[in-house]
Amino acid sequence: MRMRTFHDFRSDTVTTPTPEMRQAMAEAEVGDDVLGDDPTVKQLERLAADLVGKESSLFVPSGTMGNAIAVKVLTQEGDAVVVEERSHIYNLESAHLSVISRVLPKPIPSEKGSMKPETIEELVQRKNIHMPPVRLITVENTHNYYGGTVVPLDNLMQLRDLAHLHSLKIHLDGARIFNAEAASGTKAAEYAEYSDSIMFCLSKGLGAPIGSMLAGSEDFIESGRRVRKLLGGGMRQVGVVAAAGIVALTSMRKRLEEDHRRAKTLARGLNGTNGLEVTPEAVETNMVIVGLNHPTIGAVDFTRKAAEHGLLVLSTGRNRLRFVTHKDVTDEDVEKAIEIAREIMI
Ligand code: TLP
Repeated sequence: MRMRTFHDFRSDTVTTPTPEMRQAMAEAEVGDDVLGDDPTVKQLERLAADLVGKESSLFVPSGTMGNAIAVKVLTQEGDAVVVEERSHIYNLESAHLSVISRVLPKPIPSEKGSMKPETIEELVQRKNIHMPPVRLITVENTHNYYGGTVVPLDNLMQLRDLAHLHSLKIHLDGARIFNAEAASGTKAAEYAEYSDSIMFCLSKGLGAPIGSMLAGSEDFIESGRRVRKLLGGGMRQVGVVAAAGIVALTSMRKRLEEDHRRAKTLARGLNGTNGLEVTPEAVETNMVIVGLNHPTIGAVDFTRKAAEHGLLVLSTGRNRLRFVTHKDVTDEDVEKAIEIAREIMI
């Protein structure tokens, strides 16, 4: 349990396990998962694979490790990988593309996470001795930087067609794919259908304390299991943690809509506050991006002042804040956040 003294909007990663999760963890049947003996992990891996319509899946300690394993398995050293220029995999994962997979990231712009196939095709077609071949496209859905925006299925289909044409692979960073599902009504498995592999997180909006899933074909997961060991991610009686993941996938997906509703309420409430720029219509899932347009208060000043009032948010740029709603944020927290923001920006 945790003492709740703050209204914590920094991320959906701050969520604490539910009583149902703690109970499942206490009662989990376990074994040595590196030796393939943990029945709870096996159950989670089957459930996760089925949910996204893939043959197999692998339980990994973090989204970052899931993404790193996917890139390592789907590329060879010296390949080029298309990344969206504001993507998490490119900007916020400590350069595993360069350090672990030793590939060249090719950042390209997008419209809120949707990359134009033409832009990628131009890159792919420029084949000459000087340039590493593009082998992989990574897509992020929902897109974190643009404020939890949903990359529509149409765009993924276009990318899939392009990938087929040029024998490229696609990896989907679906850290918040169930938020995309809840917002759009399109099933996670449909989004995943257009990629070779998908990573999604149990430890964000779904509320599990630890863990992400990497899913794909049986061969892909078999190779991924070796890479996970290489990275030190082979875990022993990890059914204790996987048990919370099962609860996350079975009980927690349906409530994500609540987070989306609260994010909209928050955006509407912040809109019109002196020095804050918010577009409530732009809120698609559980994130609200707020611009600061004030002569003396920047994002860092705001977060400092807000923390003094018990409100925690992240600054994601000099004049940019990110508020994230999640299961541990209530309607009262939203009201309080609006009140505190107005007080600070007076
Ligand atoms: N995102 C975290 C921070 O790292 C910024 C957050 O608070 O949003 N893909 C996406 C799209 C993510 O947003 C994140 C985490 C990850 C991958 C990495 O997951 P973890 O933190 O489990 O390694």
